[in-house]
Amino acid sequence: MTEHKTGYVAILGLPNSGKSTLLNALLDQKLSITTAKPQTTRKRILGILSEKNFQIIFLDTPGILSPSYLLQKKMMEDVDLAVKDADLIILMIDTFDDPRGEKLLNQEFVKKFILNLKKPKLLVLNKVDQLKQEKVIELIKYFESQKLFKEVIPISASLNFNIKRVKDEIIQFLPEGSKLFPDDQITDASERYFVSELVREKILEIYRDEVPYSCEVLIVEFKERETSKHFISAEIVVERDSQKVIIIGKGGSAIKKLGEVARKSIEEFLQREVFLELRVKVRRKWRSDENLLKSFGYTKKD
Ligand SMILES: Nc1nc2c(ncn2[C@@H]2O[C@H](COP(=O)(O)OP(=O)(O)OP(=O)(O)O)[C@@H](O)[C@H]2O)c(=O)[nH]1
Ligand SMILES: [Mg+2]
Repeated sequence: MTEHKTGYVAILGLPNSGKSTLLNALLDQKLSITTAKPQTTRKRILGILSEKNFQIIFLDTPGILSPSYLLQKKMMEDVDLAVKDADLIILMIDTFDDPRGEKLLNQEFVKKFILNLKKPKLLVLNKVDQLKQEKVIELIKYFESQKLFKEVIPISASLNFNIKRVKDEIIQFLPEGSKLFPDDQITDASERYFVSELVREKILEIYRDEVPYSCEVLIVEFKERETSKHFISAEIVVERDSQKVIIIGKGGSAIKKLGEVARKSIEEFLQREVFLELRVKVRRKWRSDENLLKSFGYTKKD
């Protein structure tokens, strides 16, 4: 009889290193939103990969940073919880931005907490498509000589390079155990949540500077209809009136464009046509407001 393995795997790294891209590559499905801007992921995203002899429960996390407002503090609480839940840790380095991992490995939380954990740790060197092969070999040798990690794996999450090796290495270190989720379950969050995330992804792509960081997206209505398009109404919460003006744009042009691209991406995700309504609401300083953050789902139950 072959053994069955099950475990939680936290994917950790600095903002923009490619953690969510790796989660999607491992699941072979777009679950977590990814953009060229840092701080895209704000809550931990759970993604389940089930095969006959194993079940890997991935925890994609917000990029590690030193928080300067309450929302960022909540984001780091999610990182903390993921680390605590994890049986195995994947630390990801963006080899283009931080080839020797100095930024990541010298980050307080990483240096003092993560590196000292007894849990097995894999180091994933991401974005090697941007590097010459000799440089990649040099980096692997450099990190292997540090002996901090069970394995050092060069990958390109966006080009799907070496993703299978990541999976195979994870399985090696996974504890024995039976499945915790049904085989056909891919996540623990609702469709509504992923729809709100897709709107936020498009906000990050379209708007600049502080604007996308001041936005939260809430689904206020999600009507499933058998005979016509689903009706989805989303509220974009901003911190200031001036941001509301920017989101809407001249004569409503910006929000119209946002609605179009977000709708397309939601339709792709849900595999059906939808009608998407967007409204903008000002909630002053929501990013520093404990109660509002709580109502937006930023406080953990446990
Ligand atoms: N060239 C290259 N770009 C990549 C690779 N993997 C991810 N990216 C890009 O890096 C950017 C950030 O990717 P994300 O997956 O959103 O990064 P993240 O670590 O989840 O970021 P946060 O959620 O902000 O912490 C996106 O523009 C990706 O397309 C890679 O292997 N090569
Ligand atoms: Mg992310």
